[in-house]
Amino acid sequence: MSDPTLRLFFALPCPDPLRSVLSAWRDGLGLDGRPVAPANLHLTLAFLGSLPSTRLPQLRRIGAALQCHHRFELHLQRLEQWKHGLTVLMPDAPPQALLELQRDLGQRLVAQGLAQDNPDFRPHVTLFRQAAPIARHPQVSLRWPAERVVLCLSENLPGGVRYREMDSWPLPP
Ligand code: 2AM
Repeated sequence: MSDPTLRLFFALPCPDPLRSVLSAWRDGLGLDGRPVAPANLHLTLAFLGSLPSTRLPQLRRIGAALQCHHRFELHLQRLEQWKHGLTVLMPDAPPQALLELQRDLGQRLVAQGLAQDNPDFRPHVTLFRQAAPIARHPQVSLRWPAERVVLCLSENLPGGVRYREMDSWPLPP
């Protein structure tokens, strides 16, 4: 029997205290569209697509190696709408620590044939899919302490998509 494949990605999970603040702010926008479930809010560092489950130990070693990076803070200040009503929140200027973490992760993944290079990384937190256009861009200023990296499994369940943490690595202070 062949190995099952898993749809996986590395991410910064939304810190729990921010999860409710961010979803309440998002809901207050009153946009028509498909909101991302509060439990699913995250910032993707690397999307891996579908990989055989036999690759998990390799991915876990890479996750652990990222603990040479330190924790940092994101300042989310910009709401943008991309194709298909994808509505995202972004830092105005991504911190260097985030860019270095993403670059290091990407290089480790590419070196082991686990992902494609992604030179066009645009760090964002997806809030809605297929949302109606925003008439007026609201002011926003949210601080997101990035304290751990997670490896997530994307599962399609009858109630909708669910991102399940497979492993988590705290970043040192
Ligand atoms: P998005 O939120 O910007 O759409 C799990 O599916 C995560 O991986 C989501 O955050 C999603 O980003 C991202 N993702 C899904 N498909 C992707 C793809 N083909 N390329 C890059 N990122 C993808």
